[in-house]
Amino acid sequence: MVSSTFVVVLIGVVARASAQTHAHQHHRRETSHGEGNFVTFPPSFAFGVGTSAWQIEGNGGDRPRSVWDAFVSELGEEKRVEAERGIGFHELYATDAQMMADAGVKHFKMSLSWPRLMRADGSAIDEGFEYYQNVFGALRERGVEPHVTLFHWDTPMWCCANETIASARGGVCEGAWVKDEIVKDFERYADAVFSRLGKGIKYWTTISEPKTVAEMGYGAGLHAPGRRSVEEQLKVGHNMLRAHALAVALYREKYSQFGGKLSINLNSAWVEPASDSPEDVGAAANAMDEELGWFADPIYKGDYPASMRARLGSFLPEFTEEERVLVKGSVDYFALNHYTSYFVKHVADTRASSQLGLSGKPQPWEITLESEKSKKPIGKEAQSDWLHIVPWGLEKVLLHIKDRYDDPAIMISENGVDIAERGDIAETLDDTTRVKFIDAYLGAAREAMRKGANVVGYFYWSMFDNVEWVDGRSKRFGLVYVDYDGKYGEAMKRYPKKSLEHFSSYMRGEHAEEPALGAARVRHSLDDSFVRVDSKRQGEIFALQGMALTIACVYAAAAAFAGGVKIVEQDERDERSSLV
Ligand code: GBH
Repeated sequence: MVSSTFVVVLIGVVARASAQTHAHQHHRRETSHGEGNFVTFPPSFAFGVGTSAWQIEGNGGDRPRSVWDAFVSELGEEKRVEAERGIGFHELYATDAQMMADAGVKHFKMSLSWPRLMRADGSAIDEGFEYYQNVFGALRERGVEPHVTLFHWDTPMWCCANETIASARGGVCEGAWVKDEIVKDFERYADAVFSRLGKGIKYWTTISEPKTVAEMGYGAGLHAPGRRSVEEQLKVGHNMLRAHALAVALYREKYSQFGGKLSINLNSAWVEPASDSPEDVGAAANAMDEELGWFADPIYKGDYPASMRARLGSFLPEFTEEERVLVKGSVDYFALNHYTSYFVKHVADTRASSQLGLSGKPQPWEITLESEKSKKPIGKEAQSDWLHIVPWGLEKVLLHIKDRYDDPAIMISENGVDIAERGDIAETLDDTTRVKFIDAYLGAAREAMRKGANVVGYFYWSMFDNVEWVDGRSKRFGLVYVDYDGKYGEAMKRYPKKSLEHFSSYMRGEHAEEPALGAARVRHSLDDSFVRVDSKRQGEIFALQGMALTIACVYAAAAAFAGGVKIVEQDERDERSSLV
């Protein structure tokens, strides 16, 4: 017997689906003209925007220093001041939250400043915690869900062995992520954050881009803390994995009642073989092992890729058995930061290779930006020379993750493009390239989904122009322009770019597809997206739903005939209001 509640619910679904069709036609009419070429997504797909603490907050509230403050101070007074001011988010968070809410933001990726929150002796800084309570409050009361990252590069200076600025070669901080102690310090920090701020936060990431910190901060010395050591680079990567794993284990043990999902942000370009030759294909696979496998393999498989072990030998640290168990499975979803792609070609004689590998020795492949076949560049260069616009690379990296890491739920946690400031404000705000970039990359994500990748959401980087690390204010990734010096009026004033309006229509759910009535599980919200339904079960549910639907229709017709029962008692909200 089918209960009558069930029937009413089903009728509600039918009614809502048809209401949605109307809403759709309406939106299509509204948005079909103009620059955009919108991509449609399942209703549960989450759209959001990202930022990080050091890049936006500034040091308001007398924030203690991080390695990034020390590092950019070394680069000169201008950089020091840029960092000190950020985009003034520490003061302006409430109006920024309002601006986001007005733009339809429902998911906001932000990071916490570790130096604001913890002292060297392990005690918590109350003002820091109050500040983030206020930020979360301002967001939540406007319907914006914070997705919180514990660490986005701003290591407290107190983690360093030396408090003084070391030589250029030694960078600004010795120790820190190289030392085992930091793993415990990080766990203590995570504990304080989970206990004081954990209630109500649904999505966490522990560390943003361990690879960038290890390579750029400790290998190449181009990011804070400016170390140049191949041993340190691999050790830092190792310690970040251990710190991440401990924080996740702690949450699962002590804070699981808060029901949050945790991950780590892994950045990966797509590495395409420069030709079809088996050598180039092999070289690209090895390069991809380092690009993503370095961090994703320990997490999903329990150890570094075999190709890295073979090449790096004793440079690559070993996990103890206990660590292996802790690291493996230490995420609830895959958080991918993706911006660009490049080609890789095999180099037969490594002595001829101009590029150094992770071991500091010339490596058996070379990165190129031109295909061997077509001699064409991989994609148009953005403002940053490392960023080439290659939408198909996103599709490939998503399918690679699906295949290699057992089909996880994937959140695209960062993707974006920078465009230089132009002549006047009107020109700068007219960022058609970004509009096209967003549609193209979303199109690629959608294509990967059609091919089976379980992509659950997409965060554009960044909501605002912000302090782009060593590049300071010069590189602009924002959907919103920040007038740092008040060229056009007030200093720090925000001006929406064309891309904000464009991306808003995704965030507002205007390009959500109608859920298929036969689908085993209509995913209404991001939370639903993490539930797996196997295909056999899907078939059974499909059959059941079809049957129930027939019964429901007969019941409805009879009821209507019998004198007008109000059919839609169910929650009449537009389905999409709970989706994004
Ligand atoms: C993101 O990383 C960061 O998470 C974010 O904070 C930042 O604002 C955003 O990029 C834009 O840059 O100097 O030529 O050697 C993306 C991954 C890895 C891309 C390091 C740039 C350095 C290139 N990044 N990479 S280069």
